[in-house]
Amino acid sequence: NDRENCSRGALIVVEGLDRSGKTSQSCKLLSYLDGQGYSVESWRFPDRSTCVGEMISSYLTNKSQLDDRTIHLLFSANRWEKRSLMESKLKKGITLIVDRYSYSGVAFSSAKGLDIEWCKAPEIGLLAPDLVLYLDIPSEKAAERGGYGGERYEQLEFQKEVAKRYQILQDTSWKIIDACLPIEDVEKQMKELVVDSIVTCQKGKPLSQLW
Ligand code: Z5A
Repeated sequence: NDRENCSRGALIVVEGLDRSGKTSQSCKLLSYLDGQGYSVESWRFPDRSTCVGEMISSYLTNKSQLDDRTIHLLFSANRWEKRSLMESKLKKGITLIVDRYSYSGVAFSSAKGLDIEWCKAPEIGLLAPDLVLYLDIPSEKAAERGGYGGERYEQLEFQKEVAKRYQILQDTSWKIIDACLPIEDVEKQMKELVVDSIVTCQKGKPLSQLW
């Protein structure tokens, strides 16, 4: 397949509040792209399968307590431990659909009151996404979707603070999608944006770094 031999894959990140539809939409994107013959994988952060990921998971489910800066650095380390694999997959022509990334890292930790520049610092040097699809939804609406589970950050007031931090983090790689639209409409918009981004990467857009 020529598509895969001569060009790199795209790094696509899906961000948004809890319940905004990231997981459902990432799944749909994966099967669509796969069906179109693209090389594609679906990733998510935190990656709970690593040792660092297990510490994060235990924190999120309230089984352990950690200092705010400590957990922030663990989330970042969880991305660093996957960085070289990420780069090699992209260079092999594989497009990655990544459910949450550094933007979640900074938005959630700074929503607790940590300085935003301090939060961004450990992310410097990670691969920069080619496209960030932000699933935009008011926190109240998100909370109505089946309600929140028992994880640490799943609280309405906190999600509101997170939404404010996400706004500050928007850059030119972002596309804002109205996540209150029907699932199929959200899906259609995302597909078009992702295919455009893949084509741009195939044409030789270089990989870059945060931040
Ligand atoms: N975190 C952090 O602090 N620092 C970091 O660096 C990172 C993360 C990476 C774990 O994330 C927590 O870690 C997270 C941020 C923090 N805390 N919070 N909050 P996670 O990825 O494990 O959990 P999540 O992202 O919150 O996943 P989620 O609850 O599964 O939400 P989702 O993936 O966005 O939504 P969904 O499962 O696709 O959809 C939710 C429901 O809505 C479901 O019933 C759907 O059928 C429905 N839905 C979806 N789209 C629609 C539309 N368009 N209309 C109507 N209904 C819909």
